[in-house]
Amino acid sequence: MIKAVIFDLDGVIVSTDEYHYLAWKQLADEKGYSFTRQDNERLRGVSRMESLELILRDASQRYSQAEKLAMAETKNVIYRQLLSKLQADAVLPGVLDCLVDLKARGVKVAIGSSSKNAAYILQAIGLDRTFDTVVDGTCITRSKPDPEVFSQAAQQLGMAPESCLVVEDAAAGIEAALAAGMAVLAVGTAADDPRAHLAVSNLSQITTESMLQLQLPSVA
Ligand code: G16
Ligand code: MG
Repeated sequence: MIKAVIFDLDGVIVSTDEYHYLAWKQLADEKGYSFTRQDNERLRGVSRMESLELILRDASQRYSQAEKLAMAETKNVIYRQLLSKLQADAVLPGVLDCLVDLKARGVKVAIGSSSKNAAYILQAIGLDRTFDTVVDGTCITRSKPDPEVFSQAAQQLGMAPESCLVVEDAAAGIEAALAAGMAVLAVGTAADDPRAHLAVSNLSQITTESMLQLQLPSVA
């Protein structure tokens, strides 16, 4: 039985995944690298520096660590400019009803995000006091697909991994949740990932009842 739900942030709670794409695209254009929406899919859930490494993977030019840090900072400045427009209307369909319903049922809710901008985003969309715990890119040493972010969230909630359901929009996040021993609900672009235990296009397409009834095969 699921007793806690850990939500990814970008692409699950809020549509900031589009801003990440636009910011990386602007940086890539400035540097003369090709970067498509398809390339962007591999960056979902991956940390800022690891995302940059993926973008530069085929680049002939070699960059020092200081130059890479400067590029990542440039991307973040562009991203923060885009985030300055962020309001509650960027919350994705079904999210608010889902959170209200889970809390009414006494289910713990958490954020498990790779982003170092998570606190800023949650405040901008008015959800900074909603979650029982927030584990984000400032708390972890290893980014998704490592399970650290979700294991830490479960630990802070006092929940066993098998009592937790992770909601994710990224291949790296699904891998992280499975490695943490948790059930996974895939949403959005991850909905066709065969590793997920449940999949929907967005959270308006599922009842909290069916989320909570999910049992992992190993503990069924
Ligand atoms: C998010 C995004 C990633 C982004 C990462 C780091 O993770 O999906 O694209 O690279 O956070 O974000 P920041 O540059 O804001 O620290 P999640 O786990 O919330 O999807
Ligand atoms: Mg995400």
